[in-house]
Amino acid sequence: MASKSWSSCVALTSAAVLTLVAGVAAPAADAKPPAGGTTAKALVFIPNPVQSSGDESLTDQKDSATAVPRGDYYEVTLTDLDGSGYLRGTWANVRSATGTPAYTTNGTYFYNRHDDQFEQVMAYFWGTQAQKYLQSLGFGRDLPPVNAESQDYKVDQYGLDNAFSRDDHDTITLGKGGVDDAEDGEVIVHETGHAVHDAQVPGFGSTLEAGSIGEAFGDYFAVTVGDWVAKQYGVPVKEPLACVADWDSVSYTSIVPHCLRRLDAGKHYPADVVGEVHADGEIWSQALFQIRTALGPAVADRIIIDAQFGFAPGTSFAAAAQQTVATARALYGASQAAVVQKAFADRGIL
Ligand SMILES: [Ca+2]
Ligand SMILES: [Ca+2]
Ligand SMILES: [Ca+2]
Ligand SMILES: [Ca+2]
Ligand SMILES: [Zn+2]
Repeated sequence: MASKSWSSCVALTSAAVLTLVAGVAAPAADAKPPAGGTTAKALVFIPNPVQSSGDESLTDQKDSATAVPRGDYYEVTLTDLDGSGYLRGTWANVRSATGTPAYTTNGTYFYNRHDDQFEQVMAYFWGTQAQKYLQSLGFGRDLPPVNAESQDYKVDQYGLDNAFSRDDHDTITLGKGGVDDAEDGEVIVHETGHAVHDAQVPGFGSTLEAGSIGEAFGDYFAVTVGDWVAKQYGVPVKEPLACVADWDSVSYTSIVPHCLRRLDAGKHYPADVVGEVHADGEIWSQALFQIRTALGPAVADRIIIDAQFGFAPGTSFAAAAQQTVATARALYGASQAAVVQKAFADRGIL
């Protein structure tokens, strides 16, 4: 599928990152008095306006405010803010951005998609929600914490349509090619999925199959976190849940529904391996999606994410699948383990 835009999220060289950072002014962090509140109201997409509206005809129109109807924005509560008035908090930190950093003294971050601050708000909201979801599953309670720190997000600094997570600086950068990457909550959470893997297994993704698992988990995490948030706020899902990045992908896909990738591509191992991590990741992500469908999101995601602690940085599909089956058995028992085994067997992995 024509889908290799921000999909090629890979580690950058140091030189490339230095180029990105050069010339970006630091936010005037301490120039204004503290605003005080640790919660605030904000307008966001959940997770993106195509999925919530079902309108596949939406287009970027050069970042026009009027390209997305007001009804596709949802009012949410931002939580865990540090009280500075900036988008900094316990679980997410918008470190810098192309435009003026969002700042409020009145407890509201109401922007439209043409405002640079809208993407900043999206990064804060979705980054925080990703960690809240992990905690809701028990990570940090009966299971070990996962990436339980203030994850850094840089919004719009990178001028191409290519988000990426750079594990050595632990900073997620979201670009602005086509639809701004951070206008799609699924793109933000996909990148956060890389940060999750990096936090669980430093250096994860050092082989083709491990890298493919990294991309697959990012896609899967985007969908499962997006669905959890949509349910919290009563937001409809009007596109196939298996469709990843319904909104970002309108700029570079022609097939409807617009999807960067899918969790139900029907690929099998090893026949459909092409040697590219995003494409091959569709084999793994479909197994995860099948486990979720069979066991429900909470049970599936406790198994899937807890298993990842045991993956080698250069794991094979087979070894990681066996680890996931073993985790299902340890956490829940034989019948759940059999469901996981079948999901990987159906893809040809076990
Ligand atoms: Ca925008
Ligand atoms: Ca991190
Ligand atoms: Ca984009
Ligand atoms: Ca979607
Ligand atoms: Zn990725």
